[in-house]
Amino acid sequence: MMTSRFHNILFLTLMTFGAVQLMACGDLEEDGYIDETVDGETGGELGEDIEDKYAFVLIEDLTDPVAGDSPGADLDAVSVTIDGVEHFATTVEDFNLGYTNNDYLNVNEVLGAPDSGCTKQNFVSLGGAQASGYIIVGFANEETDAFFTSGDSVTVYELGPTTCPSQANWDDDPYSVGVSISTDRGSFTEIGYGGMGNNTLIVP
Ligand SMILES: [Ca+2]
Ligand SMILES: [Ca+2]
Repeated sequence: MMTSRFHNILFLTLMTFGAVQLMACGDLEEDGYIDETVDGETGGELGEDIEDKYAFVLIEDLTDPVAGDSPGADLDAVSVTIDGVEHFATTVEDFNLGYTNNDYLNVNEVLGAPDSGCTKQNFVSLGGAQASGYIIVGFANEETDAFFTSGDSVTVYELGPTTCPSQANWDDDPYSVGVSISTDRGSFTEIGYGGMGNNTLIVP
């Protein structure tokens, strides 16, 4: 009896695992190619699969409530790693900050490589979720358009213990990360969340 029941449970477990595997594969294939977001970049031959290309990253502040003089997510830098090469943001395309009690309002502090040295300088605070704090950054420069795609990654240098282990008293403030080929805020596809011990997200 025990043996038979064990086999039944094992069988069901294997079947469920197999179904989840199949669903996961289906999701990956579906998400890998979305032709309509490659605005103006299509033009491939009929039937050719155009892989998603992205150029911009949107970071939306999910911190609620906020406190102190650097409210919400504190961004020192943002990068995309393309084929193993890290590219730092070169442009701020759009933003909204929470301005109340916020002493860190210079959005250009998010550009380039991290330069805070994990001290309280050279970053912008988005101001929290209630203030709808967000920023959209781009990565193109004179040498490269820095398009990125599935399998590349986005890293947000949000000043907290994840980015700065030496600052145990700082907060890992939560935020969402979206990617798009357009700067239109409505066009972004959310790829995940940071601020919970992780600050690098793989583009699905
Ligand atoms: Ca900085
Ligand atoms: Ca923080």
